[in-house]
Amino acid sequence: MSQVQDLQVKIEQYLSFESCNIHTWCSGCGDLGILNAIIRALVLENIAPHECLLCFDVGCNGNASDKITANTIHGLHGRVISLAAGCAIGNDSLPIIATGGDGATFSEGINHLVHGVRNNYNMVFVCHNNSNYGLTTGQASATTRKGQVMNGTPGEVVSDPLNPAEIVLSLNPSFVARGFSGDVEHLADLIRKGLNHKGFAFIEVLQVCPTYNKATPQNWYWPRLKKVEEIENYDNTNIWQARKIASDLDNQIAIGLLYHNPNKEEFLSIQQNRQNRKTPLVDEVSVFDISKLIQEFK
Ligand SMILES: Cc1ncc(C[n+]2csc(CCOP(=O)(O)OP(=O)(O)O)c2C)c(N)n1
Repeated sequence: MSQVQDLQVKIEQYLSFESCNIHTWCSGCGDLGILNAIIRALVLENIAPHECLLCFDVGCNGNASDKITANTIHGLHGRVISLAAGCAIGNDSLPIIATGGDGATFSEGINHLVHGVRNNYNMVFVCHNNSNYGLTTGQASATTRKGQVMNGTPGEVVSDPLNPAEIVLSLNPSFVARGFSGDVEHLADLIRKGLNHKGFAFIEVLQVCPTYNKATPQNWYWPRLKKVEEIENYDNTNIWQARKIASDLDNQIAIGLLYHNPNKEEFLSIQQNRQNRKTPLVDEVSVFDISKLIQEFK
């Protein structure tokens, strides 16, 4: 196939993910770049819309759920990881991408994040970190920088922010990456790496929010971003190097695949009752008559 033909196929594949619904995001929102990167990654991995599952949390990020054509589920706020984990356990050959905001991931659903990483469920989790609760109009989240004036915090935020990648790195993860919503090509590459990883691939996306997060626009991020692949001798299998480099969110902000441990076993692969099974759980669902059991308790 010539390069032009190849490009034509890719464009057609890209368009097959398009939906006829109109985007509701603000002009310049990082969600546009992230959705673009997700589709790009799927196309470059030759995954068709009917061959993958996309799970969405509630939030501006979750409003992508009907702006893409694929198998999609729009779950409850803060619960997308448990939802996607159930799907991953049910069908282990399905590529799954789940997305959630920093509000959902580091407040309402932080428990699910911790156990998602610990159990190493097989999914790519994309955390849209716009450092605020976007959909509910710009309240401070756990990742809002200290000193920022937000809706609901008219004085200023007085608590220290959480550092998402640093937290996940403290949980013995198998894959931690950080991307930027303005660098779609680089982010798509990280998502592709996540799709090829067996286990929980955590990708934090530093996301601009032109409406509610005025402190860190595009031009604030660009001069501060440093790709780890350009750092000489950076070893992304060394957790201590990763933890050190992830800590700076002010001056030199590391993006790229920060840490990777392919030896950590994925959840299903270590379940005794799933050894040597030929079918996914979803194909083993049976109908049981429980009326006799119920009679026992009458
Ligand atoms: C359990 C629960 N708590 C709160 C809400 C209200 N709510 C809906 S969207 C949202 C903000 C989402 O913020 P974030 O997760 O950071 O995503 P973003 O909108 O910034 O993409 C909130 C608080 C809800 N729907 N359910």
